[in-house]
Amino acid sequence: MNYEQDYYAKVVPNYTAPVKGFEIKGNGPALEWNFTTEQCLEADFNFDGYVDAADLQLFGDHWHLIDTDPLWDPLYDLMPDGIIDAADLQVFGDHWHEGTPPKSGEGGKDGKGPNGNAGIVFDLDATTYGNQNLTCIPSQPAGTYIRVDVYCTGVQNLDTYEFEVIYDPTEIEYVTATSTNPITFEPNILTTNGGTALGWMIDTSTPGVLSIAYTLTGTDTTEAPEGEGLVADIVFQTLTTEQDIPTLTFGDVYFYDSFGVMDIITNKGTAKFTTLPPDPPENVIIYINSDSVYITWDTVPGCTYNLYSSTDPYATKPWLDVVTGINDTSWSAPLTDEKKFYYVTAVESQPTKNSSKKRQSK
Ligand SMILES: [Ca+2]
Ligand SMILES: [Ca+2]
Ligand SMILES: [Ca+2]
Repeated sequence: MNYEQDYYAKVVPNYTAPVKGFEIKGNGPALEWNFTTEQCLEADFNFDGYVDAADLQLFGDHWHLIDTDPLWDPLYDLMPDGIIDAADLQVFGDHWHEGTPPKSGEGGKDGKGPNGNAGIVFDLDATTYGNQNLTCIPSQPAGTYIRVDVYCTGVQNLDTYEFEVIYDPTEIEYVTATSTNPITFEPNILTTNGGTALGWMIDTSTPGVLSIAYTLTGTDTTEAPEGEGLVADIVFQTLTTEQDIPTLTFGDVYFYDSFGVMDIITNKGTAKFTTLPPDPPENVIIYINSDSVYITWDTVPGCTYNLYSSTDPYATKPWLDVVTGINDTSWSAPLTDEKKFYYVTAVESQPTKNSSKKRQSK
């Protein structure tokens, strides 16, 4: 080396032992270089020990760059060939959720940005374009496919998101999730300002937890959407009809703005499949023929019937004089001297009921 000649050194980290720091000792023609390296995770671009949406966002920022671009960084060229493309995304996906999630407050998971008041909700009316805020539907027979749309609300400058849907794997089974609604063709919110979204990451490795992440490519902040929009379309299949509690909730939800500022979303909706009572029997007819009273009613599918009677039409229900488990849609009994009132209810195999009344006076 020549005295008073400038030399430049380029240090390129590789994936198993990136350079953590280095120093140059001495001056003049004799130089001593010392490097320290540390083991780290491939695809953990922000070096926090976990591959998640923060890394996906960084990857998206470098999407389709080539090695002559000013923003080129070989860190993202996971399949080294001088361009950040689908081959690199595939490698990135292979490392998705590797490592240990940083604890809240100890690393990246304590941001407070423009999406602190944003929310995330379910819409069970996934066959209608837009968010109908339908969060409760009747329980469906086992084997039914249930399509659920997920919307973000009140977002600002949304660039990247990652969220968990928590469900009971004994009640429903995850089938598939897409970034747009394939029925209504509603687009993903990330693409609504002309941007291109990337890296539809799905992790179902934990039973009962569906994790989804997505990011905008590039660094054009004007493409980041505002307000409310679709973030996922998910299909579940029911395994049982016995849901009557919140069946879908959100776990950890993170929204990132274009500048990488992350918010932990706490405004989270739920959805449930509820056991509704059967419709009451209709066309209840009562008549007297010779020395008997007859009551008939229309069929309620899948139900048996209870017939309640009382001498007092204002008695508190359910009336105590009851015939349960009637399989037919008619009933009769010998007339008595008492004046009597009746109502009939339909009952499913589960103990739910609704009533329809008809009174008889004799
Ligand atoms: Ca990371
Ligand atoms: Ca590449
Ligand atoms: Ca809808």
